[in-house]
Amino acid sequence: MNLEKLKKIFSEKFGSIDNINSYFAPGRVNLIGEHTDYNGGYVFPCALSFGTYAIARRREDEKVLLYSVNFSEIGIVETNLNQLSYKEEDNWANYPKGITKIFKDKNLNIDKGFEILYYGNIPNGAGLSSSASISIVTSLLLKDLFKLDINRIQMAKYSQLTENEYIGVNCGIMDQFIIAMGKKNHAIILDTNTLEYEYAPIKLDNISIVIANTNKRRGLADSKYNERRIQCEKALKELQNKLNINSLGDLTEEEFEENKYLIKNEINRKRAKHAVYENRRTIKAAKVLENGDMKKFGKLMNESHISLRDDYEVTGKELDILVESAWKNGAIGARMTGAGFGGCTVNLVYNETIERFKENVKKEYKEKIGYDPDFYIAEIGDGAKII
Ligand code: NG1
Ligand code: MG
Repeated sequence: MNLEKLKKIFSEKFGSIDNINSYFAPGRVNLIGEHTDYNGGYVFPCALSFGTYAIARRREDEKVLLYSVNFSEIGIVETNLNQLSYKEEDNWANYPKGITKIFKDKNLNIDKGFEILYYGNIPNGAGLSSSASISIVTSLLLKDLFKLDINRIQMAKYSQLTENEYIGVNCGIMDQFIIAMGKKNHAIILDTNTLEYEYAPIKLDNISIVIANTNKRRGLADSKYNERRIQCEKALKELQNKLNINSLGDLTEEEFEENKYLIKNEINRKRAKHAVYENRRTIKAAKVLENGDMKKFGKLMNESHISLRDDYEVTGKELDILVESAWKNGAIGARMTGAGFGGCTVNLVYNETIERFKENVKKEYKEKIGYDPDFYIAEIGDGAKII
């Protein structure tokens, strides 16, 4: 699929290509800092070169026409500026509807309808943020079509609000932030507590970031996700009985160890342990990357996976097998990325060993799981843009 083809489809669908504009928002991969973004911790994601394309145009009436070339049966949703409430059956189109509704609720002046054609090449339900990508591409096009006074960080906040209040996933801001703010060949080290951030150049020379997809759809991820969040909140409350902290991200490992028995429930204690240690690992990882020490970076990635497997319990056999096989086959670092329960792993692999790596990991995975994983070499791209 390319932009010319998409324009042709737009024209067939909506009559012409007069006055259209085209937009792109990437997917993302998180290098380290998992399940820290709703715990006031750091994350370390980068934007990918694949993502969601949108072609859009204002209308003179109040109709909202949403069309996705990715879904043949549920690809068309026609509604109205005054009928933007959530509907299960609208599926993917709830994201554009939701962000439009939130913008309107925030008094951003969207006074006419619009028509949008979407095409995405992010594997769905793989933990690479297809949902935040569609929210941000829609934010950007609304800003552009209606000349809205809103900056990129605000766009990220409203997209997060769409997930929280409209979709019902109580997620943090990592995905929306990196997709709005990403920069080619850079990751962002983001403090989710203050939203202070820095760009970290990623110069990999002889190493590639290889994303491996378990091809297990994430299924129950959203409800388990909300459950983890509640467990961390409970743990935080118990710690706050004694400690003057705002979030788990405020604690060092030592402070946690000294006070962890304030958390009565053993499971909640493990969840909090992950959040605290993962946050500290993320800060260390950004430092070691600055010094170009990829081996140390990889070791921190491996520790992250073990913590997500044993303490946070969000991996599952597909992710574990894929990561263990990567470790065996020479990955400098390997871990699950995103919410977990399925989806993708992120691996640092020496370029000259990539082909062998893919072959061996694929073989082992297929033997144990029964179907193939997929591999993508990550190119770190820019955040959302007008094209
Ligand atoms: P994915 O895997 O893209 O659903 C989710 C959350 C993030 C973050 C990660 C775990 C959404 C939209 N995003 O990512 O905020 O908490 O899990 O680190 O649910
Ligand atoms: Mg999602």
